[in-house]
Order: sequence, then C-alpha cells, then structure tokens
Amino acid sequence: MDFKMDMFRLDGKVALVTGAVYGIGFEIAKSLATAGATIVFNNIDQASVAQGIANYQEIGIVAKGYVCDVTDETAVQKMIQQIKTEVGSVDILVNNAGIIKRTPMIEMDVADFRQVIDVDLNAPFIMAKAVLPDMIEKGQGKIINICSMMSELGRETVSAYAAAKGGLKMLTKNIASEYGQYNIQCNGIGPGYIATPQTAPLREKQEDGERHPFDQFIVGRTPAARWGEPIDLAGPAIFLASEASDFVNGHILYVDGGILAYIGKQP
Ligand code: NAP
Ligand code: GCO
Repeated sequence: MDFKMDMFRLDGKVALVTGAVYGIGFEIAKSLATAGATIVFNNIDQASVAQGIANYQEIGIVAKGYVCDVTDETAVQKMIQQIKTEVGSVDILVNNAGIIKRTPMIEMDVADFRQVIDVDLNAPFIMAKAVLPDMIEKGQGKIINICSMMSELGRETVSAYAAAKGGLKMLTKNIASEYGQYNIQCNGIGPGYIATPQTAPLREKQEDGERHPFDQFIVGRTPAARWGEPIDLAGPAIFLASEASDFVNGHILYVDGGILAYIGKQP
C-alpha cells in the first residue's frame, strides 16, 4: 500500500473530546473537525455545554454537547449509548477533562487528593471502558489520553496531579497492551506548559508589572523559550487520531517545546 495524505483524514469518524469547551480540549476538537471528524463533547453542567456549543458555532462547527460528569460511571455509560443512537458510536476518544490543585502535600486534604485522582485518572478508565466494547466490535478505535510533563516529572505542590498523570501514562500503555490486538490504538499527548485558563494563575502579572516568577522559570526551562499554545497540540492530535498512526501504540507524545530534553540553562 502506498502512503497517501488522506491517511490523516478523519471523515466519517465520531470524535468525543471530554471537557472540550475551551482550552486544550476545544483546540483539539477543532483540529479533528478540520480533518473531517464529527465532534461530540461533554461538560459537567448545562451552562458549560451551552457555552461550548456557542464556541463551536462561532467557528462554523456543529458539535453536539452532553451534560456528563466523567467521574460518574452510570452517567458516562448513558452518554455513550446516547451518542451511539444520536450521532454514531465513538471512533476517537480524547480524555481531556482534567483538574489540578496546587497545594503543598503536607497541607493537602485527602479529599482533595482523591478528587484529582478521580477526575484525572479514574475518569479516563471509566470513559475508555465505556467506548472499548464498540471499538472491539468494529475492529478499530483510537483513544488519546491527555497526560502532562507531570507524567514524568515532579514539582512542588502538585502531588495528586503528578500521581494521576503518571498513572494515566501507565493506563495508556495498558490499554494499548490489552486491546492492541483489536486494531485499537491508545496513546497519550503530554503537553508542556500551555497557556490556558488552567495555567493562568502561573502567568499572572505581578503587582509591580513584572512577569510571574513561574512564567520566567518555565520560559527559561523550555528550549523553545515560550509557553505553548493550544494550537501546538493540533497536529499531534490529528496524527494520533488518524490511520497515519495505526502502528503507534502505547506511546506518549510529549509536545513540550523540548522541556524533557533539556537539563536547564548552564550558569
Ligand atoms: P481547562 O482549561 O481547565 O479545561 C478542562 C475542562 O475539563 C474544563 O472545561 C472543565 O470544566 C472540564 N472538567 C473538569 N472536571 C470535569 C468533569 N468531572 N466532568 C466533565 N468535565 C470536566 O484545562 P486545560 O488547560 O485545557 O487542560 C486540558 C487537559 O490538559 C487537562 O487534562 C490538563 O490536565 C491537561 N494539561 C494541561 C496543560 C496546560 O499547560 N494547560 C499541560 C498539560 C496537560 P470547568 O470549565 O467547569 O472547570
Ligand atoms: C503545574 C501546571 C501543570 C502543567 C502541565 C505540564 O502546576 O505544574 O499547571 O498543569 O500545566 O500539566 O505539562
């Protein structure tokens, strides 16, 4: 078989991107739509879903939104059945919905730790479990888990997030191991530091007008010398969602401007 650029196309595919109202999820959904996929997304409440639908409409994408908390297995199973009836069974799942709590570990309530693990690790398991049976039946499917630098690195205040994203990396490899035989690929995208509402507190200008010290720290640690933008994730997402990556499985593609390759500036 010869390689054709059409192998990157997603026409006729149904892509579900969780939590995709704005930020990384929205940009990934936009890119999958550009490649031809039909977009469905969910969020935790009606107001966010309505906002999402309006955001997609504004750029000419007809996306269907569902109110669903990704940590609630009953609600997730119901949503997946509804999508199957109303749009078609899910061909591409992007586990994007995520939260972070930045608290020194010894000050962190166990309830907060559990909540981060629930949204960032248990929910991708719940979501993948819900879509896999149809993917197995069809003999094809793509699952993309949004991991993090914190799948590999630690940092002060993000113990729960790092534990969850490290776990998500291994869940990715395990789904690939367990279901690869059905022509299902499960890969991760590990974004570097991306300018979204989630990282806004790390980029806030100081009272004296100076850049936030964390902002300066990240730019200094990134060979590309800038924060990432959600659009930096578009190409990698299309690749991992498409036939072009059919023999790529259990891989985490870090899109980090080179952070993981870099020891830091020499003095
Ligand atoms: P974001 O702006 O906070 O967006 C995450 C979305 O998920 C929000 O719309 C949020 O809803 C939704 N969500 C949260 N809990 C949910 C639940 N239980 N059920 C359904 N939806 C839920 O985050 P982002 O920066 O775009 O990040 C998206 C993903 O990339 C996350 O997994 C994040 O950890 C990961 N990531 C981000 C960066 C970065 O630098 N920004 C880097 C690496 C990885 P609300 O609007 O109601 O909160
Ligand atoms: C943090 C950040 C993380 C990063 C991201 C890095 O506090 O370390 O907010 O969420 O943005 O996950 O890949």
